[in-house]
Amino acid sequence: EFLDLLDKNKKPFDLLMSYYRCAVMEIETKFRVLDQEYSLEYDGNPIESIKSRIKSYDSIARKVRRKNIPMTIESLEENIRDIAGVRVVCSFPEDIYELADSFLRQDDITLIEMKDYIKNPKPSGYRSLHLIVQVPIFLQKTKKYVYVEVQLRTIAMDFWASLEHKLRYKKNIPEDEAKLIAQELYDCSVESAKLDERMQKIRSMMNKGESE
Ligand code: 0O2
Repeated sequence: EFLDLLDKNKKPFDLLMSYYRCAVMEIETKFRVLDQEYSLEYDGNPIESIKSRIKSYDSIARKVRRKNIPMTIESLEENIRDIAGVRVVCSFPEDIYELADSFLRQDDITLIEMKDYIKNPKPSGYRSLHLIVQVPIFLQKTKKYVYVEVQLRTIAMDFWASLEHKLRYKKNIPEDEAKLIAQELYDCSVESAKLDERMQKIRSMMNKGESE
């Protein structure tokens, strides 16, 4: 079905994907600029890395099926809000909230939804701050507002999520073993949250010491 849609609409689909690529560039630049500015105030840059992705064709197709969304370009554009994804990885949880605040204060950014899985982790143990935003992109003749999902996490959260993500795609693990791994992952998530907090405390003690 989805292939049918693409056959008929290859051009509009490609065009839509190119808008997402532009939106990702805009958002990445905004975070790089903030990183530059913050690095003058603090010791070092708050952002460890930025990874962006455009959702793969297969993954979009799966989501369309799962959510029972009409097979049109317009409906993709309106209903799938994480086709463009920007992941910002920081060392410390505090920096995540500072960066998110500064980013959301920018007047061309519209916050659509914020999901704070750091304060309220998912049952799996997943932690990250998710922002669904709209950003304008300026084209030759028009201005278009595009949805982007920004995920902000610490290095520890990112490490955990990438390991847990692997488990999701492993289909041949016996059920009881998978349960054990899931439990172990959950425990690790709790431990890594504690580590994030402790590392942050160390940093504030060091910063305090410096300013005295
Ligand atoms: P991928 O491969 O990263 O693109 P939605 O289904 O998006 O309408 P939902 O499910 O509430 O609504 O969205 P959520 O959970 O806020 O965000 C989904 C994305 O967050 C996922 O994207 C993952 O990147 C990440 N994520 C959420 N929960 C987990 C988790 O338990 N473990 C890991 N490793 N990542 C998680 P996709 O599209 O699922 O996958």
